[in-house]
Amino acid sequence: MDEDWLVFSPSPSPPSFVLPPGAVDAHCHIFGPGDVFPFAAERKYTPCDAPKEKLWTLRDYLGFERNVIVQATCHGTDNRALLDALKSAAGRARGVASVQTAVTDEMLQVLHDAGVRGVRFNFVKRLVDALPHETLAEIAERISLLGWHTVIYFESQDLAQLYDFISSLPGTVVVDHMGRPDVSLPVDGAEFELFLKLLSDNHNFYSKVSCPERLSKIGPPKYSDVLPFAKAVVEAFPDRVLWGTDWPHPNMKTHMPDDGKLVDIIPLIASTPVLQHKLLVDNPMNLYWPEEVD
Ligand code: 0GY
Repeated sequence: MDEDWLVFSPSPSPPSFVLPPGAVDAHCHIFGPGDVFPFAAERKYTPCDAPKEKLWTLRDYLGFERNVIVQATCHGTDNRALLDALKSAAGRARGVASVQTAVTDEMLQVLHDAGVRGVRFNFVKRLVDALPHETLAEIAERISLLGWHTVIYFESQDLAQLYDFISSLPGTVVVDHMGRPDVSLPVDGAEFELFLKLLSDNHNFYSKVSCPERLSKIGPPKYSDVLPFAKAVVEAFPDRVLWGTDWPHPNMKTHMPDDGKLVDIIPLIASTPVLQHKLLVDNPMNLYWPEEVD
């Protein structure tokens, strides 16, 4: 692993907030183990191992029932670790994969059968060399035929330039971590207004209100500078928000969050049981397990 890599907390504190039955951790990753599922040659970082067994233990400890595992850039478009995890989850995990245009229909079907329901397009320059828009549009078109959605990861300073392209994507689009706002700017300032406009203009867009630890300039335990941003999104778009732990917290350079304390932030951004149920159960179930929703 990289010399400055911070390893996830081995013993998070027990959360005080009790998750509602059926809660979904809608953003987390699996890394390796590297000797079984080698990291991609084109990766921009080499993480610690974060195998599926550790994720299941954390799921049960925090009180989640299900996970959505997002393919991390360190595995490139080799989805074998993700597939292996999905197959061992007994239906309690779904996946978001990374693919290239060369992916065959047969492989897409293998991924679908294992529980993949989306692909991730990453525009964060320190993580990937982003693919051309025409390539992404071609992939988006193909996977929409399977009923999958796209998950997009970008930084707030790039939103204006990406706005028209991402608005043109077919089907449901899920934005990671609120489009990574600069939380030192005002929540009602031009930058975050553009993100809120993206969600208002495009009713097919969801937002993850995750990653206070990644966005905060103040830091733990409450990451209070991030809360107004997440609260604004939850309250304006209660039916189109998701929450995830982001375990094992890739590329955190200053501190490693306590996963129990992260769960305790949920009631500060979703302040009523109704909002909490939508955020943690209804919305992720509609997206990832629609066949179980009546
Ligand atoms: C995240 C964030 C990061 C990394 C990745 O796929 C990845 O490598 O997602 C990051 O470094 O910001 O969403 O987990």
